[in-house]
Amino acid sequence: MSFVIVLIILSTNLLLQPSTIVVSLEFTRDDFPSDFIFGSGTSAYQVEGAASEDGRTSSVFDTLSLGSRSGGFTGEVACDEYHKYKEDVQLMVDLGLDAYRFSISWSRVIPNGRGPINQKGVEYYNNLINELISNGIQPHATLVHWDHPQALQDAYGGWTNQQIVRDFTTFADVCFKEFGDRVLYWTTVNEPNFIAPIFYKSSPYIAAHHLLLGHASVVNLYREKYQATQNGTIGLNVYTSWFIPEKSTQEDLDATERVANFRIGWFVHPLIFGDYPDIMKQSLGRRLPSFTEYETKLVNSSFDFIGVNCYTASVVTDDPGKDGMAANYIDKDVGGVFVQGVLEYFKRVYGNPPIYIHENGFRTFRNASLDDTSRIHYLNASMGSLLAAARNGSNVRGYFQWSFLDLFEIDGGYTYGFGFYYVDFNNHDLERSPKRSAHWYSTFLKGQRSRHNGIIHQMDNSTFMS
Ligand code: IFM
Repeated sequence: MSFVIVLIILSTNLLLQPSTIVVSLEFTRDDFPSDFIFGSGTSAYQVEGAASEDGRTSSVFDTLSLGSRSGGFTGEVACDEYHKYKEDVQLMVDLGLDAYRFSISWSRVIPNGRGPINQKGVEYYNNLINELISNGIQPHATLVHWDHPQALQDAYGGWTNQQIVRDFTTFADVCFKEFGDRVLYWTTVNEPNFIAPIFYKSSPYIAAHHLLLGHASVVNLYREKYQATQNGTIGLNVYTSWFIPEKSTQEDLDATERVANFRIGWFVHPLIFGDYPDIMKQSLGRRLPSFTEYETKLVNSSFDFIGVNCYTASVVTDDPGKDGMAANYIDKDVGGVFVQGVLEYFKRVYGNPPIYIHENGFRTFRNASLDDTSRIHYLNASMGSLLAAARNGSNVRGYFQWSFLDLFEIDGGYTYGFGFYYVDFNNHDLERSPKRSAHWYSTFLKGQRSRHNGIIHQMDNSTFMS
C-alpha cells in the first residue's frame, strides 16, 4: 500500500470552504483492483476526419463546427484516424492502454440516419475493432457522441421528435449485429445533458425526454436480443461536476441540491428511480414531459453502468431570479478531489451504481513543446482522488483519460488540446508525438511507481455534495 496524503491545512473554515493543502500522492497500478480498466478516449467527429469520404454524410456536430465557437476550424480532416487507425493503435500499445473509448459515427454507418447501411462505414469500424483486439486493447464503443445525422435533424428536428427513438434503435441494432461479437462495453449516448441544452435551446426538456427514451429503447433491444449471447454491458454517459455551495448558508446548500438535480439527476434519476427528480417537476411544471407507465418501466434500471465525465468542481450560488434551477454555478479549481466528490455523490444519492469515469482530462494551449507538466499534476491528483473513492467503497470500475490525441474541440477547434499525443496539423502526415504526460501515464500503466507532488485543494469528507 503506497497511497500517501500529507495534509498541511493552510486555511481555516474546513466545513464548506475549500482549504489549501499540500498533497503528496504516490500510488501504483497495483493499488487499484486488479480488474480495474485504464484507458483513454476520443470521439468519431473529433478524430476521424474523412468527413465526406466513403459515403459518410454530415452530422449535427459537423454543423455545429461551422459556427463561431470553433474559430473557423472543423473536423473535416481532424487527426485522420480514419486512415491512421493502425498507427494509432500502435501508439495505444506503446502507452500500455487496457482500453480505447471511441464512438461510432451514425452518419457513416447509415448515411441519412435511416435506410440503407453503408458497408464502407461498417468495414472501417470492423477494421478498427479488429486492430484493437489483436493488439490486446478492449474496445469501448459509444453510439452517439453528440453527432446524430444532420439528415434526421432536417427531416424531423432530431431529438425533439419521438421518431428518432425508432431510428436510433435501428442504428444500434446494426451496431450490435455487426460489432457486438467483439465489443463488450456499449454506451448509448455521450453527455445527453450537454446535447439537450446546446442543440435544443428552446426545447431542451423535450429533447432530453427522447434522449432518455432512445437510450432505454436501445438498452431494451440489447438485453432482449444480444446480451445473452454477446455477454456485453451497456450504459449511459453523463457530464458531471462536483457541485459545492459557495457559502454554508441554507440558501446555497439548497441551490447546490437543485443544480445537482437539474444537471445530473435530470438523466440519472430516471435511470435509477424511473422518473425525473421532484425538484425538477416542481419548478418546471408542464415544461417537463412526464413518463407513461410503460416508459417508466423501460427507463427504470436501463443500465449496467453509468459513464461519468468529470473535469472540475463547480461552486453554486442561490439565485431565486434564475428560471428553473434558481441558481448559478461556475467552475472552480479545487484540485483532483472533485473526482471523489462526484463518486461519493453517486454512492450516496444513487445507491453506488457501477461507474466508469469516461472522461477526465486537462486542457492546455496546443504547442509543440511536449512539456505538459501541468497535465501530469492534474491527472495525478485526479487519479489519487479516484483511488481514495475506490478505497472508500465507490463502485467505480475504470478510468479513461480524455483525450488520447489532441483533437477537434468545439470550443476553439485546434487551439487547445487535452491529448497525450501532440498532433502536428501543419505536417502533411499529421505526425503524432508523445507528450510528457504520455510517458507519465505509461509508466503508471506498466506498473511502476507513479510519484508526483503538487499543491491541490481538499475539502473535508463531510462536505461532499449534499
Ligand atoms: O471534447 C469534449 C468531448 O467531446 C465531450 N466532453 C468534454 C470534452 C472536452 O471538452
